[in-house]
Amino acid sequence: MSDLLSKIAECIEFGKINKAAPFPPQMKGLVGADELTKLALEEGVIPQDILTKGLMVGMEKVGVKFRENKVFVPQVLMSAKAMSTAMVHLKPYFLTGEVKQKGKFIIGTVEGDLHDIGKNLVSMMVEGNGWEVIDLGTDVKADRFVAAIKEHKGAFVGLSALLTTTMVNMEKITKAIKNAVPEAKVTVGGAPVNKDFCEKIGADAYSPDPQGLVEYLNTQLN
Ligand code: B1M
Repeated sequence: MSDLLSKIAECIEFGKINKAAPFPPQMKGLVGADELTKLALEEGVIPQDILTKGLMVGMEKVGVKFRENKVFVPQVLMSAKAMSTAMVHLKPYFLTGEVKQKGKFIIGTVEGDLHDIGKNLVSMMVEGNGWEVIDLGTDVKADRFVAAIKEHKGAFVGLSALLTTTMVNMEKITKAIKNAVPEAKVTVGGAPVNKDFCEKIGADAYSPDPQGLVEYLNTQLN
């Protein structure tokens, strides 16, 4: 069983979606995350183990390599694609509650800002690490964040901004969130943002990259 789970982890790490996928070249012709996840379920592997000991292990390796500049955006996108293909087979077990996610994470690019490539990468990495992600998209105003937090009780929040002109909206949004739901934890990131800014606006955590955010979220688990 552990051999099958390590093969699944390897497919996620290297972005091997299925047998037909030509990427990565060194795994051409081999089965991918799609077939292996199906096989694992057929062989009776517990769905929770497929998630935590297979898929999430691979995703974490990609996150660390990305942070260390050992892989780049396209590789992360292939890993995320392999992950989402495998997740299709696990979906029914999420619905029955047989597979549990770590918690909920609401993310959006802040008001005035249309950049979503980084935000999407963050979403994929957080989801790939076992969290349910509620993605509000781009140009998200404070009231939409607040409504989502009220709807998804206990969810963590992530604000992304790429412009120096929109990062200032993070302060307004963070204040609105804290006013409406004082216990809500707000995380911030994006190219112009840094730790000092995070502290100045009263947000709870800053990470320059998706992996750091995942690590912060994992420290918040009870
Ligand atoms: Co825009 N743009 N852009 N742009 N754009 C930048 C950001 C800019 C630096 C380019 C430049 O001038 N050199 C500049 C900002 C300058 C500044 O504010 N200091 C800029 C500008 C000025 C603009 C416009 C104003 C241009 C104009 O119209 N005059 C305009 C604004 C539109 C708007 O938002 N209202 C604009 C438009 C666009 C496009 C639509 C053309 C396009 C966006 C397409 C899209 O996102 N769907 C675009 C792009 C692609 C860029 C660049 C080239 C690339 C941004 C990107 O996707 N990076 C960018 C220049 C550059 O960076 N080379 C630029 C890759 C991405 C993976 O990185 O988003 O940083 P990033 O995300 C990282 C981390 O920051 C972190 O994790 C991610 C993965 O590592 N992260 C988080 C992100 N969010 C996080 C949240 C977290 C934690 C980590 O926790 C919650």
